[in-house]
Amino acid sequence: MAKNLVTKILEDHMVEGSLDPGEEVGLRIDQTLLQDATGTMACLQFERMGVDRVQVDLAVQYVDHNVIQLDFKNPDDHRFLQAFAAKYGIHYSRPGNGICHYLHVERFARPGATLVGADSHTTSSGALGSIAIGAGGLDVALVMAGQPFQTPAPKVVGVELTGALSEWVTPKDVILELLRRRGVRGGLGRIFEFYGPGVANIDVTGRTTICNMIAELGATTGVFPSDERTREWLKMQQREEDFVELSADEGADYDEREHIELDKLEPLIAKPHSPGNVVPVSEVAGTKAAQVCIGSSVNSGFEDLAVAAAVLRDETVYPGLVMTVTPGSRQILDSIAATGVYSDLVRAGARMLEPVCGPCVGMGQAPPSDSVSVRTFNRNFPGRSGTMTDQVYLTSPTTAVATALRGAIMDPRELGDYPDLPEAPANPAVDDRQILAPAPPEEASGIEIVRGPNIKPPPEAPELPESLKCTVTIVVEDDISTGDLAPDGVEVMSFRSNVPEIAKFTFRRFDPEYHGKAKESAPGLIVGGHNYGQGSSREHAALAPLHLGIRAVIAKSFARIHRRNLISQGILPLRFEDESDYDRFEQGQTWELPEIRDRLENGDEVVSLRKGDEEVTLLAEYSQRERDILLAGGILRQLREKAEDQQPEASPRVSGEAER
Ligand code: MIC
Repeated sequence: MAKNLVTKILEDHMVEGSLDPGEEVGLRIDQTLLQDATGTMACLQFERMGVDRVQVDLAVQYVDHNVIQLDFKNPDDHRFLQAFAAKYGIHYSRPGNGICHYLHVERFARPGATLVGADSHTTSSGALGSIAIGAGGLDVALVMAGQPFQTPAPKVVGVELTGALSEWVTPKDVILELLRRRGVRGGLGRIFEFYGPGVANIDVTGRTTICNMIAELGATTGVFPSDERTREWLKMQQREEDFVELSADEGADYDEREHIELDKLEPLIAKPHSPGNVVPVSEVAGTKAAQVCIGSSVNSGFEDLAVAAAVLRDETVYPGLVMTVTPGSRQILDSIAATGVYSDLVRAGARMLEPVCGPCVGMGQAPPSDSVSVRTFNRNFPGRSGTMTDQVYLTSPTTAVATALRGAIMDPRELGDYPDLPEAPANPAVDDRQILAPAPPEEASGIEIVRGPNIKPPPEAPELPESLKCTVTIVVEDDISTGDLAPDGVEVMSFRSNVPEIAKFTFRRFDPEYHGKAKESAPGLIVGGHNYGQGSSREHAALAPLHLGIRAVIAKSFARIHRRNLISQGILPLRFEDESDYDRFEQGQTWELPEIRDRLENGDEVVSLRKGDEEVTLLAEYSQRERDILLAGGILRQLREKAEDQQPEASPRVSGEAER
């Protein structure tokens, strides 16, 4: 049977389970990726697993998300991560070296490999034909400890690309088009595989843009075939030996299909406050903007910045507007410096930022109150920029630079002829000096891991009781993002190693007193709408509620990574059987899940929730593995109990919180 590329790679890595959509599949993982903001918690959890060295072929710890170093907290995290990486066999990319997604595509991603990363945009490496999936820190730690990665087997959507992009229209418009068609829930449980004659017309950087933002569809990941473009890229990166040609078989089957005619696309833009809120740029043209940001974890490749520089050459950024530009990596920074792109941007008045995530995660460059910021980033959830009243639009570098020039959102095609761009250097500065290799195993035991005072042990859930009586702590709407649970921004992100502190910011957008109320009424539950927990992979969005005593979340539907994070941390994600029951919930009510333990042990997929005579039916759709984790009270407790059972006399290798 003719196979699609996703099936080929997954079959090649399947170690257990099934590839039937929705069934759980266990995959052998070749590479893992951590970044600093998710990395400290992942490392602290990895330590509990009693493994001396990581068990995957390649593990990388990047430092790119929080490098603000406002006080001791952030540098303490970096010091911890560097020592941890050296000790446990992880490569360490130093702060300033670049953004994990760009660096991984430059230096490590391989066609046909599997990658799991504690960042939802790990999907970027699909550009090189990897199956690259974002996950919570604890799930990545398990993979680093040598376990298969467990995930619901996806449906495969074949996206046929035909034709070529017109001038001023970019790969960003391809992914915005998919978001326009399907919205932020339209990719759940799916991998998007690109194929067709138009694929050859999109280079690896463009493919990276598309695969990065595939996460915004709620998809498991996206993947491009490995072709001549891939070979050229790997050759330029001086690692042609990693090339292998990969594509779907002729006439391969897909569960669903999309067709995008590249030459018919026009410049698109996502309006506040969702990446799925996409319209043609012409519909919002003329909207006055106060800020334009180009670059960061998406659209910070050489051409993205070169086109901005070419448009601005001998011009000035509109006086009422501030513009920032972020290169994706040190290599790209070298290339823009060598070709004059950097100086054209500086002369025009752009503020050049170092190659780190920066404003994309609210780490500085927050826009003024109530103002419009036009960004080439991937997310525009409310307040993510650091300004609660922000109005963030997401678009391509061409639309962004046109806006920077005119001070109002503008269709770049109105700029006239497409400018001449400098050629990207054929031999960019490939230089891995800023990626530190781990210490050899024989030296590892001598490495001391210093923990600053802000680095606190991860919390552990209690065991699941016989019955669970919970107070409704909050009822929230559809599409709640993990940023509502553990916000972005300089202040909050400095507590990524300190769950009790980060928990103080939970749901602050809706109720600044939530922290106190939830703690007081524990055990608690949260009621949500559709796509609860969309967006990032940050497990803090599960850890903070856990700390506040949340034992269950009832929602109309869940985002993939967050649902799994809840389970891994021992919190029950339950779905309404009848969505209209959502309206019966109010803050302060007490509901009970009677005999929930038995129900889970019995494998029941339907459970009831009671309040006096009232009853609501909920769906408890878990794999056997997930049931076992929930019964144990999360993965860490499950591991510790297993270790204690195996060696009751010896000191347990999986250590508990009390020992720290
Ligand atoms: C994001 O883009 O939302 C982030 C910040 O990269 C997150 C990771 C994090 O919260 O640390 C993600 O995408 O998973």
